[in-house]
Amino acid sequence: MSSLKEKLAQQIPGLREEIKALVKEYGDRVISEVTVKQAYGGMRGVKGMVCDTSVVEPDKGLIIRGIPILELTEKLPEEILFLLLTGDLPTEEELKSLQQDLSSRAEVPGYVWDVLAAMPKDSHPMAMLDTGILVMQRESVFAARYSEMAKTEYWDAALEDALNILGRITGLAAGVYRMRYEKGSRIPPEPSLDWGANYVHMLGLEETDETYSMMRLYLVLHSDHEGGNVSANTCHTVGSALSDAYYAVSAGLNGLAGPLHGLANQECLGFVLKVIERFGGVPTEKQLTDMCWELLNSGQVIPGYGHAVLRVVDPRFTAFHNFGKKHCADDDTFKTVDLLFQVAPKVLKEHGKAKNPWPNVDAGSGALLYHYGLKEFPYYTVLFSVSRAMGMLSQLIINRALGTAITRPKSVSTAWIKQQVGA
Ligand code: CMX
Repeated sequence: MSSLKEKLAQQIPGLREEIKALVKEYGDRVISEVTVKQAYGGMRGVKGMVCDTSVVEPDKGLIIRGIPILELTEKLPEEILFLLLTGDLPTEEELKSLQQDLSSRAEVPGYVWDVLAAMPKDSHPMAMLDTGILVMQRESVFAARYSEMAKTEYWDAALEDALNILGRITGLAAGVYRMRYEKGSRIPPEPSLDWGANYVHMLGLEETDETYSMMRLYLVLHSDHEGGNVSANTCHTVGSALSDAYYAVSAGLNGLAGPLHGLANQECLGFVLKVIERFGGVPTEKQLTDMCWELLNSGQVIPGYGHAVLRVVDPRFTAFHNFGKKHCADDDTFKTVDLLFQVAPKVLKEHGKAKNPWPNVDAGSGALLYHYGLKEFPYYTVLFSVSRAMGMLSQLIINRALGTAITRPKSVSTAWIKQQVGA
């Protein structure tokens, strides 16, 4: 048994008892209420689900298992996975055991490549990634064991599926990149490298310590963002029907592919490149301000700005921004992103609609990827997905461990609401 599985096996019975006792003692206590505005407004702020892997505080941003994200930027993504699942950072031995486990599961089956090769050449890389995950569903340990296993074993089968998906996802994602952008044949994994560095290797980017660090940082920062966002919530809902991790994660990632969610990084870099092209380099503050207004006046959003929960600069943006200032301060793309950071909040405040005028994670990530040679920005959400799969899968395993019920909130009709409020 791997040390991660061992640790979870020790923790889970206690967790189950804790939740059972909490619900028994306080099950009828009210923790939230719902207004008409919230019912029509994407349930914003309604507290109706539980997620223990991370929380997002409006004034602080992402906190993973009690640790603010800015204190985790030097960690490896594998350490974050261990932290998400168990609440503790791994010891050196536990880290090594997890890395070996992931590495032993890295081979992507040949039929996945056949399916992807049959897709139209202009398929979006996200459609290719999600298809690649979904087509592997036939290998689900959870689905195979379902009819014979006890409920108390669900987490164990879900963990097997999760580790298989995470072991393969970097190779799959790198293969999608090389296939979609005709970069030549696939590059096999290099077992001596950590998860993030290996991804750089398989993508075929220039392999330097700086590129490795950038990728590790990227994979750490995007790993989780509590449970209510579109991708996590979707993965949770699909998984709550006891659909296995392949179904649940690919569903969640389909949500991440939306321009108001993970695709915003592609949109944001697209905007930045358009700016550079129009002005033949980094624009002046006035030129960029005018372009932001053009965007807003044509009814579009400024991608990478605003957030459903955050009300401050996203610390994940800060982490990317700090990395960029240190390593690529002279790069035109980074300089334009930097200028947008000065301009966009002012414009959004004056515009007066967005509750949060500050940048989110998607405002800063693209410039770094572009700088390190990953120029095909429709691919960026795939990188986000590789990282976010860690959070979604951790939440899924914990939910199967706790026996979380099938999701079924009550919907009401507009006629019912009118009657209820006496409209
Ligand atoms: N540019 C222009 N208008 C914006 C805006 C932005 N960046 N952010 C919010 N607004 C607008 C909304 O569209 C909304 O307008 P309407 O009233 O006309 O519908 C109004 O301001 C109020 O929205 P809000 O309550 O501040 O924000 P929401 O919780 O509804 O939406 C989000 C949050 C992220 C979808 C929104 O800020 C947005 O569209 N941002 C740009 C896209 C983006 O960066 N998404 C990535 C988010 C992070 C992630 O999930 O990866």
